[in-house]
Amino acid sequence: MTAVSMHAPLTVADIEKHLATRRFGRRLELFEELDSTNTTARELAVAGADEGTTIITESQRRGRGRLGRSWASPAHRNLYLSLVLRPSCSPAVLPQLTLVLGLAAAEAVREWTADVKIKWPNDLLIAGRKLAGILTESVADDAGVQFVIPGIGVNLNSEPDDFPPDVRSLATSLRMVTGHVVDRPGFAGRLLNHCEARYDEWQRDGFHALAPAWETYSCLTGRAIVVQSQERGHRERIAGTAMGLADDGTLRVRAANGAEHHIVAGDVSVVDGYDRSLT
Ligand code: BT5
Repeated sequence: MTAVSMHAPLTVADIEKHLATRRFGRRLELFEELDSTNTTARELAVAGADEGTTIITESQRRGRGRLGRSWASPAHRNLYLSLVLRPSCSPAVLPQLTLVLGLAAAEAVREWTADVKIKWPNDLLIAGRKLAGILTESVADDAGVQFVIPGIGVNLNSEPDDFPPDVRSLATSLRMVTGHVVDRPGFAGRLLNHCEARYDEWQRDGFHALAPAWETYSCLTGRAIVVQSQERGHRERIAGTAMGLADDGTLRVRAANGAEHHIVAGDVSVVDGYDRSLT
């Protein structure tokens, strides 16, 4: 096996070698540093970039998560990627796209380690620590969805000291888990392959076709959880048992009084023993 250098810069040619896609990554723009790949992808989308246009950067000054949180983006270690997508769907089903790409990302990680889990809606975990996150931003108007920018951050070669202290105790990387340096162009190419395949399936067959595959990665089903739901601009706290996904990608939660809630968007915490138990 050839040794893979952790610090070798990404190149477009190295990533393209691994691509088996028709659209995703076929226009690929690579940067040394950006504020956020989502911001740059959005600018390209506004300027008319085709579906599948991909932005990757070596580091982010203002990598972001949901609800104004930040995404730690140390240089030359990991993958920070955003896509321009133009799905034909109603804005109401867009939360499904985070799940579709989460499944694709889990399938890519599976090529390196079998232990990966998905924590609804947008986290990939290994042994209860966060390996990757997805941030899906969109622009829609009366005419429907104009474009969607999903951003995917995956910790590939980071070591604990790369993360700020508050993230260090929560995060992991593929290298920390497997003990091997990950070939970043290979991971990027395979991630794009899985993303295009699952995205096309979603557009063709709908989310219900992917739900069983997604469920095999879920670490919440059957657990006591508390959800801070974020629907229609207001936050609501719901406690109950996670019952798995509905066919539309909403999370089914059964409350103590027997009522079943379907959560479209929100943050989940696990009641017994927190995320470290999610293996
Ligand atoms: C997310 O938000 O998990 C979405 C992260 C998306 C990042 C990608 S990178 C490429 C693209 N460009 C961007 O600017 N963003 C996307 P959320 O569920 O809100 O989780 C954020 C929380 O994860 C933070 O508050 C930290 O606790 C934790 N965190 C931050 N950086 C992390 C890291 N590198 N690894 C693991 N956990 C991290």
